[in-house]
Amino acid sequence: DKAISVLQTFKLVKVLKEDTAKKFVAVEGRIPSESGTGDEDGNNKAVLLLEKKPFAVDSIEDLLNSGNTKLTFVNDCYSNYQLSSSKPLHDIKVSLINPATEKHIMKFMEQECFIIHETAEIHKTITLPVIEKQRLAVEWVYNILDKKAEVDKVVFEDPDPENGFMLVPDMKWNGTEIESLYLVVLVHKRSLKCIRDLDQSHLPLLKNILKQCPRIIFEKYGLPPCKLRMYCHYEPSYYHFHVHINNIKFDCPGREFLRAYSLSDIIDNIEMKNNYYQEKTLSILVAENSLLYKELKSAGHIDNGSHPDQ
Ligand code: M7G
Repeated sequence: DKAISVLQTFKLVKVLKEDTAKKFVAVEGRIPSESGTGDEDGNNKAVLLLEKKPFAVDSIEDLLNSGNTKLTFVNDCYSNYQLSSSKPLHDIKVSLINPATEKHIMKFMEQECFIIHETAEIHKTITLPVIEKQRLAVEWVYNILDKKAEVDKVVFEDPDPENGFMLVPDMKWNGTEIESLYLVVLVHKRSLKCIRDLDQSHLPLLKNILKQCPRIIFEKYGLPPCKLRMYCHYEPSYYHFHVHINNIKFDCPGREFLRAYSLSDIIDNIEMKNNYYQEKTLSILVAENSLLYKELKSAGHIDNGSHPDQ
């Protein structure tokens, strides 16, 4: 069908990022444009993410019986085999972004990162204008909120326009393995972009998410609230306020202390101080090839250890 044939037209351009331990690779390529909006050759830029899925443990015996095995090493009780199975060893999850913008390509490119202590002043004068110019589109979020996409995937909706949200499986998750459970909460309120916007007027919304989601997840997936990590990213990739929820067992990307801000901490901080997130200096990671890095550097905010001329 159409979904498969589009993958078959993918032409590789370059590898953006590779992680052999996670069995993950992100590549850039070209795909013929259907709407005629491509480059001079009629191609769109595209990003393809490939990730080997976990082993299906219940079919290990089938797997061992299904193909040729070659003994490649033996010593005492230790041996290695090369197994060429007629059955797929494990399926591969493929995500395609087509057409992909330069911003998508940058997001998945291996880049050197720098840490910046983003003061309220830096946020206002440098970060915000850059975000305005170059944030990733949030069409996919509006499609979910407007029930134009992922309609059959929605786990829960609280339709209240101020304090309501939709709970959906994150696209990184296949929706079945509880070990790697990963959902995302998208708020209905469209004016909220990220944690910098939050104050006490948003406490009912935040508490609503903190209270309802773990209960819903427990009912549907059997994973108790004490096993859930709930956090926001700062900076996020997509500036429509959302909360990540995943199984604490799952070593997922982006849960690092620098980017992940726990939802309950956020609530607590705002309760103590209304303007906490407008005033607080937040540490952010900035990628070398980004416009934000360029602007911060020219304003003298990148500390690379060298001393100014005396
Ligand atoms: P983020 O903190 O803005 O950026 O999170 P990150 O991608 O750098 O973590 C956005 C979250 O939304 C990520 O966990 C994505 O995997 C997820 N996501 C992105 N898209 C484009 C979609 C989508 O179309 N559908 C769903 N369900 N999740 C998405």
